[in-house]
Amino acid sequence: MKPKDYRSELEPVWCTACGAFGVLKAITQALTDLEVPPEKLAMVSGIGCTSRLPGYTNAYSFNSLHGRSLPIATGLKVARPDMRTLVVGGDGDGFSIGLGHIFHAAKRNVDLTYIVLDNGVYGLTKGQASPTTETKFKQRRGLAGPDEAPLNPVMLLLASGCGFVARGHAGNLPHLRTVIREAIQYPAFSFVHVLAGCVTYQKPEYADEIYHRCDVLPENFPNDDFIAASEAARGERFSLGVIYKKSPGEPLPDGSVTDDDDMGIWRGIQVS
Ligand SMILES: Cc1ncc(C[n+]2csc(CCOP(=O)(O)OP(=O)(O)O)c2C)c(N)n1
Ligand SMILES: [Mg+2]
Repeated sequence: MKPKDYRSELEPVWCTACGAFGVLKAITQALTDLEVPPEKLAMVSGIGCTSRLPGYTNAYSFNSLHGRSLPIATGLKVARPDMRTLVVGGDGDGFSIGLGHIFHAAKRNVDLTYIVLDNGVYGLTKGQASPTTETKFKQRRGLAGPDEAPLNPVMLLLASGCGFVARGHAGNLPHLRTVIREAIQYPAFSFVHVLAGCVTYQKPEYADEIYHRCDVLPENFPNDDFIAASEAARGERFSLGVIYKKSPGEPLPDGSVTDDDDMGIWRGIQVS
């Protein structure tokens, strides 16, 4: 299999140079690396420009309801544990209407890989502010909520007990490919925050600024250390890489300890 073998015959309707093209490429590259058979691959999304992504792959795809991709994917994975299940969507889909589902997905720890393409706007509905839109961007464009600070998705996922939390940028493909690959390999719920610019509702200078605020974490970053991960998640800059990866047997933030079984409680479930 080559990356293009994971593509469907549909041509993306995204704007030229949309960040989503890079994410589609990185996902198909990671799937190639892992040799995932397309007939064992499911992709579920919500609604939005970026939520169209599953349709451009030859996975079993469901472009579902706005904000509801996680519970739908959870049901799918529990019924069919043999299916590698990816969930994709936008910042509006995941962090506005869908926000409540994230914490339950992390708590249930079903083996899903959730990739959020964060362009900091509601792209499909023409550029309204999302929960990750930065204050100065809202003020400059006269968007709703100009005094509200944005959410920090990486911090949220760390706080919810998610065992694998990573970040990539759609403009750094070789790096994004490795991050997504590692997330898919992780045997429980994993989360990848991808900064993926919007060419229509963001000025090129602003997209550029975001890119230059990214720092790739060093190879030896201690991503098994929750405190180091929280430090890396803080602040104005964006750490890229696997920020937190919990192994079985490690204490959770609340001090309790998991065992091996805990990592894959849902993986082996058989529904008769
Ligand atoms: C229940 C419901 N509420 C609102 C909408 C309208 N709507 C469609 S997409 C969207 C937001 C999309 O933003 P995001 O998830 O960031 O995706 P993007 O288009 O930026 O990729 C909204 C509010 C809808 N389709 N369904
Ligand atoms: Mg968006």
